[in-house]
Amino acid sequence: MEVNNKLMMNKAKENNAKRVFVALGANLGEPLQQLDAAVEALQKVPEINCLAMSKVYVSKPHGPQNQPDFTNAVLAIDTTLSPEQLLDVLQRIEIEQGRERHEHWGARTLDLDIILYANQTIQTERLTIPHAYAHEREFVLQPLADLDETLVLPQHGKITELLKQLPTETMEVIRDVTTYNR
Ligand code: ROI
Repeated sequence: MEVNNKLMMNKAKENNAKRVFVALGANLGEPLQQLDAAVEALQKVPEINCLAMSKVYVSKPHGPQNQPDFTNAVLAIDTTLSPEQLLDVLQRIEIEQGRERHEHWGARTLDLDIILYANQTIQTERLTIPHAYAHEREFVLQPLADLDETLVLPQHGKITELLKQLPTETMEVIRDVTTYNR
């Protein structure tokens, strides 16, 4: 509850900004540092206000197993950027932080995905929002729930219900606090 209240307070500051949730992932290099560096880079963007970062988790790779474990978190932001403008910013940061071209579903130094953009459903060539696999990934749903347990994925339902339907995996918490920007 405390978490939600803080998010609500921050929301009031930016009138026409949209509440967006960005998933952060990495499994090469120094994953935790890369996630923190990505948050810092996002905070430098004038149109983005970073509100809170979830706990940080390590889990086995979904998809191809022959790669290192992933470090994952979710960041709540308010932004006046459009979904496409935000995607441009995320892709720029991925490249700046040394993301190499990788095979589909392979290892990467930094992955930044828009999970939710307000309560919008978006389907374009570049963007699928909510993120196409968010509803079936504990490493996305659990950090989302850290930030706001009441969230709903348009077309899929409440994140708490989606989490209950998933087989529980072993996700290790490597940072056990939700951090706020004040
Ligand atoms: N698996 C985990 N656990 N975390 C990820 O961020 C992640 N990202 C991916 C694939 C390779 C599908 N698996 C993942 O892109």
